[in-house]
Amino acid sequence: MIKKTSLITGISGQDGSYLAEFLLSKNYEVHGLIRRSATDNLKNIEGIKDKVYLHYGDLENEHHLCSLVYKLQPAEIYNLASQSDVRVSFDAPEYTGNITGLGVTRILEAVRNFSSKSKVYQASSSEMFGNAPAPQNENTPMAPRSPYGAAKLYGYNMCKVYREAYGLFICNGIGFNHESPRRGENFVTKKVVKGLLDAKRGRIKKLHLGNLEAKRDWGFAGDYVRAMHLMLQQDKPDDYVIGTGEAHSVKDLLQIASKYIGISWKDYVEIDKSLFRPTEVNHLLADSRKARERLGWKPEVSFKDLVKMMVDYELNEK
Ligand code: NAP
Ligand code: F7E
Repeated sequence: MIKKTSLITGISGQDGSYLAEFLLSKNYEVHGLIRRSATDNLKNIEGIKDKVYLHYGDLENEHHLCSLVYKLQPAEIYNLASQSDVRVSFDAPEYTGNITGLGVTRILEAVRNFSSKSKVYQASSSEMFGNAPAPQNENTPMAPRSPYGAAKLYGYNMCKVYREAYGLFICNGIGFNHESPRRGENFVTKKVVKGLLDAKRGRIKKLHLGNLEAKRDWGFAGDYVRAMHLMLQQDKPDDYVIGTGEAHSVKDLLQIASKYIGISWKDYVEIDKSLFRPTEVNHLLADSRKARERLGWKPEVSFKDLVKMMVDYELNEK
């Protein structure tokens, strides 16, 4: 059987690595865009490095993206690369706009000009909703409150424009927060799990955190990559909200993680005002009925099990 060719930008990230494993299990030929780094940024794909084709490049470089897309003619392109840290986007707004926003246009131009049959998945984000009342779905008005959210909204809209103007097969997955043992260390789930374990082991005295009241709809990244793939298998391109339909506060996260670890978080957590964002998104909660009904997608890992999975992973790390 001829293998379908896929291209994943951001293959070394959390989602990219799970998606690559998933596509390999479906017998795809998997290509990934990676950045040159002085230190190891390929830990997440260590186990599959020999099974995928890696190409150095950057979402900043349109010429290179065009030649890669032209050369591969991928059946499916998953654009997961991004400056994905909301807090950092306040410090680096122009860079975030360039990669997280304009990077999408560079991919779309490559497809439009050189591989118009490629189907495209764009990793859009619930951060685009800002403080729109929960629950949020595909019809909820978007009002981002961070440079990251604004850049994602630009990319989301460009996908809609290219879909309508040029008849390209492009889907936006509006992903709510999803986590895993491979989550970057600055995101709150990983920071809390690692921090509480370090506190228990006596490695740190205090865990510094920002706003504990914010609520997020946290799911497992492995569940979300199935949704990405499903979107590109439909007859028509469309946009879908992907989330669990359950929201928890950062305080809930602390409570669940510390109970499992066997300590009291209140003994260690110190609020650090510098970790608050200039503007916060208070309550994200997905209404993903469209994805459930049309894609037949549903998440399989509960929030509690996700936290346990992340704790167990850290316990087994050397
Ligand atoms: P992640 O772990 O931060 O991975 C981001 C990936 O993008 C990494 O492989 C990174 O490479 C790559 N990248 C960054 N800048 C790049 C550039 N200029 N050129 C090429 N590659 C670049 O993010 P994730 O959690 O897997 O999320 C995947 C996508 O979904 C992102 O677009 C994110 O914004 C979006 N999203 C995530 C969530 C979530 O909760 N996880 C929710 C909604 C949307 P390096 O390893 O070299 O840094
Ligand atoms: O923050 C609060 C913080 O950085 C979650 C990205 O994947 O999901 C992610 O963005 C909440 C916020 O994720 C700390 O203020 C408190 O309310 O883990 P986070 P995020 O900003 O929601 C969206 C959907 C994406 O698209 C993004 O790419 O936790 N919080 N104290 C803290 N957050 C961090 N990082 N660190 C703290 O110390």
